[in-house]
Amino acid sequence: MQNSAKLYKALDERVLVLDGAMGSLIQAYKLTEEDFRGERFRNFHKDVKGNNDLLCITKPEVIREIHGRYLDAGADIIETDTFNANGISMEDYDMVQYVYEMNLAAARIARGIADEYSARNPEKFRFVAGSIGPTNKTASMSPDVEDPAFRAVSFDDVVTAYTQQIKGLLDGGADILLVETIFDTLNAKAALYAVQQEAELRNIKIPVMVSGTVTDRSGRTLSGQTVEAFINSLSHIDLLSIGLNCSTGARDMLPHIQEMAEKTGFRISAYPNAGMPNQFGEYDETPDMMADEVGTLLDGRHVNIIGGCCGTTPEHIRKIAERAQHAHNHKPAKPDPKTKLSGLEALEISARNNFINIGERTNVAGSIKFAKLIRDKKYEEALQIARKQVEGGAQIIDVCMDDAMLDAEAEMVNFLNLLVSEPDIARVPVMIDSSKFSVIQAGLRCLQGKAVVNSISLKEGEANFIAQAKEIKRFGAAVVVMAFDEEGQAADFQKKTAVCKRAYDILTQKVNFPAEDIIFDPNILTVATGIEEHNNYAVDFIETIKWIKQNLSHAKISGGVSNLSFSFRGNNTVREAMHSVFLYHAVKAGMDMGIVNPEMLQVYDDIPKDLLELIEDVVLNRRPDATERLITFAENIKTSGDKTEVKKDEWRNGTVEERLAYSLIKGFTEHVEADTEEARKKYVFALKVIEGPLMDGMNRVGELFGEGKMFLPQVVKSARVMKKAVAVLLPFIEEENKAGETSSAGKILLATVKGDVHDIGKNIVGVVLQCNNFEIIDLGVMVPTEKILDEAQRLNVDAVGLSGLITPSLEEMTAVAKAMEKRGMKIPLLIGGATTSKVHTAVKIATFYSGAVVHVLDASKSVNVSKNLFNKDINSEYIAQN
Ligand code: THG
Repeated sequence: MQNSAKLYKALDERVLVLDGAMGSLIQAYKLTEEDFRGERFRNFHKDVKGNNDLLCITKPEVIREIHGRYLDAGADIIETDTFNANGISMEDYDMVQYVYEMNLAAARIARGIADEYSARNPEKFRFVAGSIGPTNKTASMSPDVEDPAFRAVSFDDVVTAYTQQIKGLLDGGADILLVETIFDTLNAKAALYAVQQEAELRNIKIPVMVSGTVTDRSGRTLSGQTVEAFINSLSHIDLLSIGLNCSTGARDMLPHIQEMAEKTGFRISAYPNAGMPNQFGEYDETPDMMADEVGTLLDGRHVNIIGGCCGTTPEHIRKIAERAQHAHNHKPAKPDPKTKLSGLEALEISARNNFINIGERTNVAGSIKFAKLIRDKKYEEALQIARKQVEGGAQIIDVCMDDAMLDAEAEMVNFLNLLVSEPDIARVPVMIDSSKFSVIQAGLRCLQGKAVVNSISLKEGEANFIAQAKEIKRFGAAVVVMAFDEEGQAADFQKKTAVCKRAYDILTQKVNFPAEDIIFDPNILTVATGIEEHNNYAVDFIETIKWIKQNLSHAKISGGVSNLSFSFRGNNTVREAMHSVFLYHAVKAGMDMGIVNPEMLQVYDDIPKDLLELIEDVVLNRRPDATERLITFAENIKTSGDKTEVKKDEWRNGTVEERLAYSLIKGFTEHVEADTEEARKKYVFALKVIEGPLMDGMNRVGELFGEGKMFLPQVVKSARVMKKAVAVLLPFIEEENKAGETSSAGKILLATVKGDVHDIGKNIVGVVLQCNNFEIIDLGVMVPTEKILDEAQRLNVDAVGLSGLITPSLEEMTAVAKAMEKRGMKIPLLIGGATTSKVHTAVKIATFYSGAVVHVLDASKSVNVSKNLFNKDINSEYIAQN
């Protein structure tokens, strides 16, 4: 039997045990820089200590020994030591060229020892999972607070990096590919894209596990998706399992794992940390405690694969394995073919959801106003149109940049990158509308959610249609298929149904495209044009809907509703009524969704009876003179123009402090400049506005984040609003400084310490401080102690701020403090980052440095801390208190 067959058989029978942490066991070996280098990299130009994945080449015996300890503990699956062995993370060590080799070596080590154990006990076959980490860059968020459209890494970069890694893992003999610790779903989509390409190339089926991580209390991924949206984004290949790892321990994971088990038809995996890290960044859950916590997951029969992440040891895995032995495995639900899309939130298209509104106004071909904004590069106002659509009820938004005067591809990428940075818009899925396939591909590379492609058709023949459908499938998007073929547009019932049937058969049989992800658009064409052949267009569409519902199972139906009424352009009363009448009948027939202006849909029952009759005559083609009668009637009613009354924004009635707080919390930029100016006049001194209402607002943001009521992309938006407000104040602050009203804030050097590449938090701190008139020198990530201190002394800074997210960074910070003492430095040292704590700072850092050492809990606190430290009047008292 092949390994994969053994794997599926074992999973049918029982819960399989995955191993535990690798990093902390490696740490215990206390390997030196020389150990990491080995003979091979003795003269390498850069430090490599901490590059754990390199050990697969330079210290294979250590990695083999760790695998052995987990196998002894009872692990069925061991993970290769390749979490960071990808071309993006390895840039930090200048070791990109060794990525394939690291993966190959890692998989071979694991394969070898797994096979030894399997040979000894064939009843318990051991499997190798190739670990594919998230990389240290995110493809769907901007690291630059000032430029939300910027990306540090592109989808294609990530695909390239993962492809190399995957080749090494497969060549080395991995049974499973494990895409893990996913904090940005777009990175994971790139991984699945690479997996599919490689599987096609090798003509094999690869068992793939997908494992996300939910880190904060909002119950979302770092990139802002809910658990259900995450599932919808990554369910386009037949996964071996989906689940969660890392996070904050088994207890917090339980509700999310339960939700996953309910909402997917895949097997479920869970391998949590040993609880929450304590104030020293250590994990306190003993093997017994953790086995109890994990036991609740097992008792609930929610999982198929169980293991441990950070802080777990072979002893933890032994206890977990004992529990797993007696546990019942999760029985995945039968696949349930529903159309499931996502933005930051999930959207299911089903009868239960009635009719889905797709907003039409973010279309340069369908809105003069939007087109002008894009041409003039007024993106903020263009986003406002998208936001209005969502607020007005759009559940998906159609984005189209097809215009002869625009670079459609560049505009699509730019607009989508901006749009996904707006959580109130990005919560809905996007429909990428273009007649150019390259524009569609460019759009798909920007979206972590499950999007809809609009559209493909048979118009250029079958081969092209198949190739495009395959590509869309690799991205996991749904697709609108227009009823077009080589002969052109299908206008009547016969032709519409024939083309849809042909497209359906090709997609389901030759491409294996999920039927529920096919959305037919049987062409809504303009009626009441005065041309007789057009009179039955709406009827043909509605009849086609019924036919599709009966004959093409699970397929959905959409259409561009406003096309219907083009002959009444300029008369919105008639147009809106026509749309309502059309939808009333089409939805009854089974139409699932439509591209509309959701703000301008009239209620069918509210249409005056005389108008209703005339319109139904036209739409349902009930009498030959229907068009003429409607035209006569239309001439007599005054066009009401744009009826969408701008709702008075209630919040605008609040005090200036309330309005500023509202803008900060909601991430609204529209009024913030005017409000800031108003506040400045009220407070007289510009700096007082920052210290007063703006900091109050930011503190509220910090609180909401802490309570899980805001998630990271929202916080980043707040930081942007803050930046805008501060930009208004800066010139005044400079003036005030000259006038001697306030003193210059100070110069601070920031760095993420050696061995750590996390910088999102540090970047936010930098922005917040800059916004408050501090001068920031940011040395970036992985900065060695010597460099930090050399620069600090050369630039004569007022303070050094260290950042780090992972546990080893805590030790590194201690080393920096010791080095500062040795150099006789006196300036304050600020400590921040997820694993840092007040206690650790006091006990393990401050004791080694005679200057002030302050723990900064989060970005919002950084300003106050710095101000206190630099204010000559109060600093000695503050330091003493601290
Ligand atoms: N099927 C699919 N996709 C589509 C269409 C379709 N995409 C584009 C279009 N048709 C749907 N979108 C619109 C958008 C706007 C209008 C019509 C269809 C519209 N605009 C006003 C007009 O032209 O009179 C513009 C008014 C203004 O500029 O403010 O009616 O059928 N799959």
